[in-house]
Amino acid sequence: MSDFASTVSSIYTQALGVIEAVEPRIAAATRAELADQRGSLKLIASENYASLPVLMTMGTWLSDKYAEGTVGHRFYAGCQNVDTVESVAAEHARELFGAEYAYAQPHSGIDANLVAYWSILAHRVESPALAKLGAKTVNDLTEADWETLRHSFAEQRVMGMSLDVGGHLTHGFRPNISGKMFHQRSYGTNPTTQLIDYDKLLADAREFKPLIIVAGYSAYPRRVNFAKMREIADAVGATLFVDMAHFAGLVAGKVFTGEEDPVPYADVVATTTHKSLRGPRGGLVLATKEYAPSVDRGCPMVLGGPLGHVMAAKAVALAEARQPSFQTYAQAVADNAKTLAEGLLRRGVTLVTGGTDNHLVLLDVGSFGLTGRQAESALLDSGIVTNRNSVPNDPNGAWYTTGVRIGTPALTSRGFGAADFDRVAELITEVLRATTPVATAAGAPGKARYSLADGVADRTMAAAGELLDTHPLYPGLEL
Ligand code: DSN
Repeated sequence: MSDFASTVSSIYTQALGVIEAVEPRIAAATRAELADQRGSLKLIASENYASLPVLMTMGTWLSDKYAEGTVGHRFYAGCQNVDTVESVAAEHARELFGAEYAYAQPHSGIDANLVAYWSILAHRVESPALAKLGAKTVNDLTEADWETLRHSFAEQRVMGMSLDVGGHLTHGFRPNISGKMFHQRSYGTNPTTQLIDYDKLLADAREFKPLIIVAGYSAYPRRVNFAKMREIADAVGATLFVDMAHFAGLVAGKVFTGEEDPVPYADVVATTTHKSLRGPRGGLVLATKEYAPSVDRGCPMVLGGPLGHVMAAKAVALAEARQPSFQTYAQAVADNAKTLAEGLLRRGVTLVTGGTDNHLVLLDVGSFGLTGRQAESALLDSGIVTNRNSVPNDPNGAWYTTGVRIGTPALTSRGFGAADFDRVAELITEVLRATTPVATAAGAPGKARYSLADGVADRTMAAAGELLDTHPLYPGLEL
């Protein structure tokens, strides 16, 4: 065992011992989670394995400091170390993505998107209204002017990708606050190619006249042309907001360059830091100089105290992503996704858009006679962790669905290569072929009723175990 692995093993063993003395169930769940993550094929497209330095950075007393405000301008005394942490995270983010401004405070993806939306509203709606009324801040407004301004926030429009073709809830959908804040119209994909139809998007945008166009997705297996998105936004006077949460790692790793890199084209870009970017669970916002002052108001506009320990871990992860090895990793994520898609297609599986050119693949399991929920459950029984997902015009709705979304970021972090992913495609296909739906009694609560042929789950788990043993997670870490 290397010195590093032995030191880390000792640190975690002792730390879990200390936790165990206070609340044994938490120590047990933490150990069990490591075993689960080590022992299954993690194909959830939005998950990854953060490095041990990133994980360790989160477990410190930086968690204990309140630091509402911005770097050098806090509402609490004694924030000099959080200032350092936040500045270093922002510096790495600016350098890594070539952004004019970076804001490291958002606690999650939804927080990052809320900062993005409200900073755009502040810049496009609030600031001009204040200027017109000769007021410096909202506190200078009369009650009547404030009421008018409040109502004008609610009149704004947003256009984002439709949920059933891969958009995200935070892109203006009713169950999410973004749908309650804005009038929303979604754009879809071409029914034949299942690809974004930029001409139709432009025509719809001309008609709807949104304040904001959102580009980005959670389940669209293709690249986006951000130069075209910029042209469309400019044609209708919209702000271009890109949610790159899923593919930030591919941007950081220079797989998405030129017109596929959102940063040179968007006004505001938000991301999570824990998906393909492989950092701690959290969010990040990038912006042009024009939007920077309003993004900088994220706290107190929509955020509370920043999480110093998580911003520290973001800084460590972003420093890792600036290493040449991260570019190799990101390219492997995309290459592996192609191999996985080709392996599935060759075995007769239907894929939305017919393939992938990013990090994810969306299986349409309707041809197996299954719902997404049945397929997801059968795969889980066999040691393959995925998540069900809608396909375009999904006949089974958003709960049962007809799709299964899989992605390569996590297993690529473990070192899986082309041959491994082809074997993964084979295992997935075998499980799907061996699964049959079992009729659900009318009105039965949402159970995934299916039956898996005898021995398939055990055989698949054993085969998955062989692959996983070849590529250990946190090698040398023994608890
Ligand atoms: N939960 C994330 C995903 O799985 O894509 C997005 O919110």
